[in-house]
Amino acid sequence: MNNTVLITGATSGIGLACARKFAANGDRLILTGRKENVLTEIRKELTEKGAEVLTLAFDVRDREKAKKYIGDLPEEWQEIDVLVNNAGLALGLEPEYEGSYEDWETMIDTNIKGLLTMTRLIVPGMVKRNRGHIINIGSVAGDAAYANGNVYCATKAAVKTLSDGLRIDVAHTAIRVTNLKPGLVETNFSNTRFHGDTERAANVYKGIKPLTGDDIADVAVYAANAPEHVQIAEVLILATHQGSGSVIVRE
Ligand code: NDP
Ligand code: 8X3
Repeated sequence: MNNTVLITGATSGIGLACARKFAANGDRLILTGRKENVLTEIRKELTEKGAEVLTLAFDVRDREKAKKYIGDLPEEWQEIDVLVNNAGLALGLEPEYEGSYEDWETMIDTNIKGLLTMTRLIVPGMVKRNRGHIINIGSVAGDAAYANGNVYCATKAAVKTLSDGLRIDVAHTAIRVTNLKPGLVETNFSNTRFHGDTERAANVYKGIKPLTGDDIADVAVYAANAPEHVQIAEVLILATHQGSGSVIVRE
């Protein structure tokens, strides 16, 4: 059965790859992100391939806007089957005692509070319908801190705990909760982390074949299409030469 899938942060990287893979799977898409022009381009690309796509441009940190956009969804788009909580970012890579207050706020507001807002807005409908799937994009960074990762790692540890908590809270329903925990994925992630220092960002992926957004999207589509009695609770996805959050063997 085709699902209606809402993806946050669908303008780039893992979110965009999920949009393309779910569309190829025959699903209907609600794509959200901050860049309206990019969303429009993606909608055009996917509708040309036959997908049904609705785009909503808002920042997941803006709770009032999120409430309005989700509350005002056209009737035929209100029944969301799959929520992919993907919007997120790392900012900075420095010792905890030297981090930027502003970067901390942005990461916490986006990765934790934005994800919670979307969950709070969309899961009640799933509970009512006794049907749905929440796929949170966590990270290997949430399993253990790595050097200078402190606050980002903490936000992804929160994603794990929030996924575990939600899974318990919906266990009386047919809703499934998946926490996907990628390692190194080559996207715009490191450009954002290093505030546009593209050379530093490129170094992150030097000497190792990193994962791609498609590798993560494949797992998301698999989890969403597993038999109804199967809940893919958590998946750690690493590049072959990555041993853990801090062990990366480069050529
Ligand atoms: P990208 O930077 O390529 O994509 C991030 C997406 O999130 C963009 O669409 C971005 O939109 C969106 N976004 C960021 N902040 C907000 C916001 N406040 N409101 C709405 N959308 C927002 O990085 P990735 O694809 O790699 O990251 C996606 C997720 O995957 C993140 O949660 C990240 O933590 C996680 N992850 C990434 C890994 C990696 O190595 N790349 C590994 C493990 C997890 P905009 O263009 O407007 O900024
Ligand atoms: C992104 C992966 O290892 O750069 O969450 O933190 S890592």
